[in-house]
Amino acid sequence: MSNVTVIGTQWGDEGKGKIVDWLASRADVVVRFQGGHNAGHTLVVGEQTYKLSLLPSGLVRGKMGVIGNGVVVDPEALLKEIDRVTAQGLKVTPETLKIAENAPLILPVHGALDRAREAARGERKIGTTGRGIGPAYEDKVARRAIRLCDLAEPETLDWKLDELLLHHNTLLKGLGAETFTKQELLDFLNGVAPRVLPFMAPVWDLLDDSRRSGSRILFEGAQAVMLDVDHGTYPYVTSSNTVAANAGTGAGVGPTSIGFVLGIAKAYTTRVGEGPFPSELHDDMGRTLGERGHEFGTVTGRPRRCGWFDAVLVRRAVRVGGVNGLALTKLDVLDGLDEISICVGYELDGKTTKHFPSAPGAQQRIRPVFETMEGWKDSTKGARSWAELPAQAIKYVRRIEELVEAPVTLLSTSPERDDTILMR
Ligand code: 2SA
Ligand code: MG
Repeated sequence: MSNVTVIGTQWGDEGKGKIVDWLASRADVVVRFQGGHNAGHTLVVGEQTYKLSLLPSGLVRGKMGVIGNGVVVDPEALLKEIDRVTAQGLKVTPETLKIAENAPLILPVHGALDRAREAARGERKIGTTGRGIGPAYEDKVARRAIRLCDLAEPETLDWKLDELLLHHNTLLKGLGAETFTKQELLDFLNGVAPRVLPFMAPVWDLLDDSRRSGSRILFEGAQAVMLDVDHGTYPYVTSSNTVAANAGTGAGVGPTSIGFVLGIAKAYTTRVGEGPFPSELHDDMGRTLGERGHEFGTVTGRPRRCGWFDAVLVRRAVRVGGVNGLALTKLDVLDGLDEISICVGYELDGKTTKHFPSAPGAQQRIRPVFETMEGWKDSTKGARSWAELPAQAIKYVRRIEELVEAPVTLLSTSPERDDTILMR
């Protein structure tokens, strides 16, 4: 295996954690390149279930984990997560975890601003995770972020905090929220620095060395293409680029290192948070999918909205995401259904279209066009070969391949790592 980049093709929670875990055994380094502790990746290893937010999944398999510069790092959340997985028996040391020197930090002001703005938006809220992700990315682009390397320079920290607070306290005051003092932020940063700084490394250099020595790198995406700040259902998106192309920028490697792009797609669709969702089911079937699929947010515990597979959106994710092959997950949730539908187009103002509109008004008005197939009675749960699948389930997978114009290269049939079928 050469390098692989794993991305979500829907609205997240496609089961990336499990697939990354499966691939990690064949990789040397696992790299996170965007997002932050808004991600929730669940890994089931024997009796243990690991819920990771910020740590690269490869750590569970004893591989080196890298947090790239494209990730926004909440140092407190990082330390809590390290403590939690350490209690579960994992070893996270400066030898096994490297964090980019130029990674922007999430500070308490960011979470406060995120939540105050969501409250002020009322009905138009984005449904963020409230973790300060958006405000931290805004600070990075506005050139006022505190980055990991700043923790080692008290004089830099001093003037950067002045600049940051001037901006944030003005906003917080305007929103009627509590403001912060410089001393509060200094105490926070000085409190975490001794434990976080040992993980700091020139990640770009280390990854280039890995590449030259023939090590295999696995880039672990978080969230998904429909939440990409450019290509997703804007403004109901996260604040980073989730497409594979960002693995280069977010880790400090060139685009030629991205390798095979594996898009993860769930056999149906879910979304957590607000925003358009054309194939959403508001009936018993939607509730059935949610119950069978245990569709609750890993980070926030929020129930996920559920609907049929939307082939139009996944086809778009395949195109803008540069997907070479798909991993289809949670097929077993559809076991035993009489009929299964797939969204194959939309109706917009009396016309059918295969393009998801960009304007928010049109996004609200579109109606899904479904194609319905017969379901299958037998269980697909835990199947480990193509031959174990019911004929009708194979037909469903083939139809998805046709509609999204990409091959299904992996099929995941349970949360267990080994219940994975390599298709070609
Ligand atoms: P944010 O917090 O600014 O990134 O939120 C903006 C939008 O992005 C969505 N988002 C997610 N969607 C699905 N899964 C995510 N991770 C957790 C999980 C979520 C959780 O894996 O379950 O536990 O609730 C994730 N992170 C961000 C978010 O819902 C907003 O629509
Ligand atoms: Mg998740």
